[in-house]
Amino acid sequence: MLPQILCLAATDSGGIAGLNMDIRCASALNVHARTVVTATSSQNHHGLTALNPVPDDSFISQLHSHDGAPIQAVKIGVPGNARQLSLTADWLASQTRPVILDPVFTATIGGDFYDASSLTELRQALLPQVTLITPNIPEAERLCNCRILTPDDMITAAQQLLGFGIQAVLLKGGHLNGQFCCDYYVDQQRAFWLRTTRSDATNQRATGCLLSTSITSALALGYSLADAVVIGRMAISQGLRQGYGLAQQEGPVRINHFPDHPQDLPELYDHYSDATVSPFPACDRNLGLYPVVDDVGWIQRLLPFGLQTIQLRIKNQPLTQVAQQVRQAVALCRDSHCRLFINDYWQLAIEHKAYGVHLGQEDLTDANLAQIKTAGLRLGISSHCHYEVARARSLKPSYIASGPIYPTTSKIMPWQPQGIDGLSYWRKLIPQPLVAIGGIYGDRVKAVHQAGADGVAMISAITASPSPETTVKQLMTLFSQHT
Ligand code: 3NM
Repeated sequence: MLPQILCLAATDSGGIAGLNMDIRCASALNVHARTVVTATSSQNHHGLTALNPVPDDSFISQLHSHDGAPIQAVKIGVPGNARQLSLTADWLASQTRPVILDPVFTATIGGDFYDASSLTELRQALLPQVTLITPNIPEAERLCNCRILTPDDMITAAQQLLGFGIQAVLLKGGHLNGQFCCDYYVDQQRAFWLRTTRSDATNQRATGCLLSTSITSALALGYSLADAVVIGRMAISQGLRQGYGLAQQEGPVRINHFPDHPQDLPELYDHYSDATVSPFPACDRNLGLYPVVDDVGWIQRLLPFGLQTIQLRIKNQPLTQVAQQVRQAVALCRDSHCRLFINDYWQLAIEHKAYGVHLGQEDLTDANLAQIKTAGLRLGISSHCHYEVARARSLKPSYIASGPIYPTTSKIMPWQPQGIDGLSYWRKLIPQPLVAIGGIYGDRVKAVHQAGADGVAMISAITASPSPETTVKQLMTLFSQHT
């Protein structure tokens, strides 16, 4: 059964934006869109000639036709009038679904959708119930009564919007000048920038509807809000690549499948940046069998079997002991020509000249990535979702690890196993070397390889084996058959 969303918006007689786009977008993402028509808009290449709100009783009966329906998320576009906003706010008060608001104040071709009383109703009754608002710069300026001329102004305006009681803001930065479009996301827990190269596509109509509906659809599919926002941005990029022209006027963007193209993944940064990021040194693409061990003793035991990649992942030991282990591990691996990645302890990895460092997303903020890069060490980054993959890819690491592929007992994580389908999806999106991790044993190696993993990380398959040496020997034979 398809997940369902509810879209409250106007129809567009030109067939481009509003509900017309919302339904096409949801359908492309394999989500069913229910609707409440707020108004019928009459539009053609001359402009918006009329916006006719539906009568109150029609609006109310449409809204209540969805009572009890399994709706996972709600998207609100153009309202018919202030009264509808008030009725919507009352209706929202009785339910808990996430609400995405696209505050469309004007049509691209001209015409104002909000009068003063609609704006007041929006600010006072609706905004405090909104999960995510997706204004562009002119819309945020109107909502906040401010000017937005710089990325810092965007941050200030987004904070002001949170002050209305909205849970999260995605402020679209396309109206600022520059080589890139930089959108700013903020909620109570986190903030980030999504950066894309400015598009010169000819057909760009209805991008706002596409963005808000694809975010709503992604929420209905079970993605987190941060992931949904990244997926929404990917939908826009796909839509711009596939837009189509119409006689006499600019045509709409077009999406026809769930976003999966590496070119569509936005760059994601914790802080605003218009700088070009240089890549970390490349590592051999064929990372092969990649044991992850918690003591240098394991490295000593396993190296004789011809391992070419290994990770030392020490947890909860005094720093002096860790330093000693890292020094020994580097010496052993150098002699055996094995690539040694040090988990977390990046200063020790630099000091002892390890091959590389592996970091989880939670460690990226504290580590000095520039220092790791300057020292010539490779970097591997763990990722589990769209937000993390976009963040990892933007740093141009030597490899990205994706997991957990299967259920694992070696690490407590909030993530569901991705399965082979999940791994295949990340393979499409990640051009860098890709390491699969989580619950992988010998009998799963073939499938993981076929899904495109360049390296296969394992903990318990090796360290919990009754005979780790025999297991590694068998795995090395298996890997030589698959590569
Ligand atoms: N990281 P095993 S899964 C350390 O998904 C680790 O990021 C994971 O151990 C991730 O091979 C994992 O025993 C544990 O399942 C892998």
